[in-house]
Amino acid sequence: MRRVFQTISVVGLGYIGLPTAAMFASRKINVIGVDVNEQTVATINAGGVHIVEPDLDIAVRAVVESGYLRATLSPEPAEAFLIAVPTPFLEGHNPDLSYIEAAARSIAPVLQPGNLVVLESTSPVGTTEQMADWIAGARPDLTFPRTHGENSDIRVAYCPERVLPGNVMRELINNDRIVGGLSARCSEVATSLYKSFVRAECVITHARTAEMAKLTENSFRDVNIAFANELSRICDKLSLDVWELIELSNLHPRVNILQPGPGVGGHCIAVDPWFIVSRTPEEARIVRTAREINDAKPAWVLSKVRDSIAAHLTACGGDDPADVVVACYGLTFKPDIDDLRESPALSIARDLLHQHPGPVLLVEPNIESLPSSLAGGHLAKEAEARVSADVHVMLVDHTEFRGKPPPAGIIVDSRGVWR
Ligand code: SAJ
Repeated sequence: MRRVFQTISVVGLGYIGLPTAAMFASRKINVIGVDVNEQTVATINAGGVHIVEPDLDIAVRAVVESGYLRATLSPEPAEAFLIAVPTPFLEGHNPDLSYIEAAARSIAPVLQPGNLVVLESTSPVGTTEQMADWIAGARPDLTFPRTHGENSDIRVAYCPERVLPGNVMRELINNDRIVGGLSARCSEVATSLYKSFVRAECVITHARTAEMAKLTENSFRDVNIAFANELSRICDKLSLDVWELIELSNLHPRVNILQPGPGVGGHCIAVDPWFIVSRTPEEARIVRTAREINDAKPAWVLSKVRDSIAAHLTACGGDDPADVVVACYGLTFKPDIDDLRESPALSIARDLLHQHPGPVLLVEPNIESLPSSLAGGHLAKEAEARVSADVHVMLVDHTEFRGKPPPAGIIVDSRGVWR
């Protein structure tokens, strides 16, 4: 029988937690959102949002005004707790589980028999069991699936988020969910919860398989992008057009190569494969190599820019690089968003600013001011850059850059926009 939830809590109100909280609240479930950031809590309680995601602002305002979503700094009793906190990596690409541990310890004092705890954060295999152990250590009066199986007081499951930034509100509803309980009953109860808004399938498995499935999805994409990035370097050596090559190869019914670029950014695909490597370093050879290929791409693009600056000087008979104007088009980690986190385009622009003695124009239509790491750079309009730069570096294929002829001058096109 499907269990009905009246009050749930979402711990971590970031890119995943806040949309998820809003989605549950829109189904008239009372949601207590918990975050350690005072500013975030205040913004949400005022009906606002602190992240940019289409339609999220409208959803949050509606559920805060109707009283179904409320944010707080410390956990309160609820029937289910969803943990959606960051899992970055430390030195040596080892996963940092400290945010999960802190979240688990923070909810432990308010847990009651019958509660469900779901981990959503991308995590190495075994983390859900580890999280349950942290909670069990803090609440010896409660029983958990590891020791009490189907009779445990607390149900525990892993249910990874799989939504694409920029399309989160739609994908939350329409993507299939993997629900990995620490026991069959745990999976069943967690499925009841997600079914309150998920229209697609909730597919049940064990927590460890669910953890690995999430890592596998993002590693699959990383490996495929690494293949495309490797092809772009091979084609450069052989003077072939990689974009044409991929287009032609993809005409084969069983080939679907992704697109090369300046590297892989964001907080997921560039991070998650390391969680596989950290657990199985001997076995995860393609996964590791893909990461290394994608991580090496910004330095390769930068070397192409340096070659182009030298080529421009040779062509115009000059000898001072300070006279060469370079323009970078795009700074975000992928097209048509304003998110600069872990952006290869941003790191290329930053290195260029430090290394190139001449003017560097930075064109990024999705931001209003430059981040501190680009202090000294000039945020320029596309039209200005197109007429005044000598070397044009295409880094992010934003919609507004497409469909225009290449500008005059030397071109380094990491995205195939000016083919
Ligand atoms: N990229 C390329 N070439 C491509 C596709 C992407 O260079 O052909 C680059 C992008 O420019 C960007 C990076 O890869 O720098 C990642 O972008 P993305 O659009 O592939 O993925 P994310 O990080 O926005 O979201 C991914 C998604 N995972 C998969 O598609 C398997 C999303 O569904 C996950 O929920 C998300 O990671 C996550 O949170 O894990």
